[in-house]
Amino acid sequence: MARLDFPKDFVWGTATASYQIEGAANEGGRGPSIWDTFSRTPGKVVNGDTGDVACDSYHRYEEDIALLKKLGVKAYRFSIAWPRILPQGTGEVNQEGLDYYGRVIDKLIEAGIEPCVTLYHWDLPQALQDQGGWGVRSTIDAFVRYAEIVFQAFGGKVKQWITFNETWCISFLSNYLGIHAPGHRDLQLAMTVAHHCLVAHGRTVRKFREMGVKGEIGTTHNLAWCEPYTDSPEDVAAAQRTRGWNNEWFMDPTLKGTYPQFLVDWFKSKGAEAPIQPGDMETIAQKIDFIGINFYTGNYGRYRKDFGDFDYEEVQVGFDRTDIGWNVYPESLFKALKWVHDTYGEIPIYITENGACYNDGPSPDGKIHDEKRIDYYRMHFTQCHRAIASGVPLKGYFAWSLLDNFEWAEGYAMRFGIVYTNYETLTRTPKDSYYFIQKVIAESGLDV
Ligand code: GCO
Repeated sequence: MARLDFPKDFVWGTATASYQIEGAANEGGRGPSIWDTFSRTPGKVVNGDTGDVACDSYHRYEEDIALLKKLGVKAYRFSIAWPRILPQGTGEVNQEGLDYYGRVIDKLIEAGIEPCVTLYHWDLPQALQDQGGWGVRSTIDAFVRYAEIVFQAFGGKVKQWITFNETWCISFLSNYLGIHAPGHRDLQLAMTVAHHCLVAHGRTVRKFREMGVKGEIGTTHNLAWCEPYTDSPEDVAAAQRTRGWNNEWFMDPTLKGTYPQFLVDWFKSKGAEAPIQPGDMETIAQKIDFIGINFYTGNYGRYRKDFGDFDYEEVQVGFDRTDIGWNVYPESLFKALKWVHDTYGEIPIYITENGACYNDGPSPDGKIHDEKRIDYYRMHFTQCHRAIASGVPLKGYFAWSLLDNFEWAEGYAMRFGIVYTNYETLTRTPKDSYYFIQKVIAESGLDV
């Protein structure tokens, strides 16, 4: 057995997102978002589930914060729903929405927990989507105004800000693969959406600095780790392209101010390009205080002509899989962290999401014995420790998720929580993994 100690100032936390937990979709003056529309579109979400009620955290946030306090986290990452602040995306501010987040933030601070706020976790006001959404540049202006209102309200109280959650999902998953709202299948549109979100990120960081808000600001990208199955040049190039599409396409502009040329050429061959206007790249690359990484899985793959968009086909090498079907490949987290450090230098890194889907429910004893989730966390904490020991500036880790919640296109069928949500009664029951993490936090380390 080995002992792994984490730095004393390591930030342990958990994460959630507004549409996934809040419910109260028609309360408090909230306007509709693209997820209200999408989840009501037949065939888009498993079982026709919607976020109308979700975990009802809008009403039960005090209970959630009590769970966080008992867990012992230093920080809690959650998102603000733009349509609660500006129901139409622009125009009138909804004070009730600001008041709600004000209560959440004050309660967290009172409990000794740092709020870490994501400004955009996918619930775009529907009114803006009706005018073109992220496909049009005016949405950038609307976003910066929304951010300014939120900074004015909570600047100083909130120490850590994340502009966007997973720009790859907002763009490609939602506008090219059609799996998330608004559900389009158009490569050029996805490229445009990605670019506009990146520019909106940069402009928001600039606004934050101009306003002199105290605190740190960054963004969160989801990384996918793809490794070539053999070292043939074709396999290597196919894996590099797939990784690049997920990773460099977002990390490079954010941290270097350029798009990777090999992918610019690739997309051009498919008739798509980023609509770059003069000054955009400089805007996107505003200096940020940290980079957030969401990480879940990795794979091996090989070149197969005309397979998928990047001539890349995953090879099954016998990984265990979680209940959502994602490989359990903990070492890929270490490799991804190392890659970020080697490629982008000393920027502080936070893992803003990592976790596993296992759908265990209560046993006859009423408890939730989610051993596999505990194993997943133990193995991933080990890789985080290894990264820190190798000099990677990893500063914190947010487990996804505090609660079982609305898992987007999978509805409520897939559970990522360390706390079990009973969707009939809305009661919360900490799972065994919750107590495991509680111990890790209390000791700032673990035995492996
Ligand atoms: C994500 C989302 C989460 C998901 C999680 C599991 O950022 O992808 O933040 O909302 O629930 O990733 O799929």
